[in-house]
Amino acid sequence: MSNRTFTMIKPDAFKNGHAGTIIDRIIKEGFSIKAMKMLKLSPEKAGEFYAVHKERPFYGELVEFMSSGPIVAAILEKENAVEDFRKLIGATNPANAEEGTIRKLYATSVGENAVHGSDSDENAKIEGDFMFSGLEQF
Ligand code: 3AN
Repeated sequence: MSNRTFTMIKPDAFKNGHAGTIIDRIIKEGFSIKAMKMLKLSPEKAGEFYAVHKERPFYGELVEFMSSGPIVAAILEKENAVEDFRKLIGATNPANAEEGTIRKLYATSVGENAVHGSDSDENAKIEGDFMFSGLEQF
């Protein structure tokens, strides 16, 4: 089992001024930062990142949104990182997210849902390597 996960603070949360608060919360929950940067994805890069969702009806909307403004990407480390981080962010649709989760607090809709969290150890590695070179991972 890996102890790393990958996250992005999405354009909605960044634009609404929640990036600092979310990073602080993540650290307070026991995750340590192994890579971090602020960037704006091109539509091509966002499309590549979300290629698994290519056939879904919301793919175009998702790519447009994820390339609409700055994001913060990070690799996080903690025991049981993937599962614990998914618990911390809450359900994909903030309306179904538990009280106190990051999406409950900061997301506005199922599309603009404040943060990304990898759904498996395998994807955490793929996504982290997609966004960060070896020199940027600690
Ligand atoms: P999660 O991010 O919770 O793993 P996925 O993998 O089902 O959720 O979806 C990936 C991303 O696609 C979500 N974070 C969300 O931004 C977007 N998304 C998922 N479902 C919808 C939907 N019904 N309408 C618009 N966007 C969606």
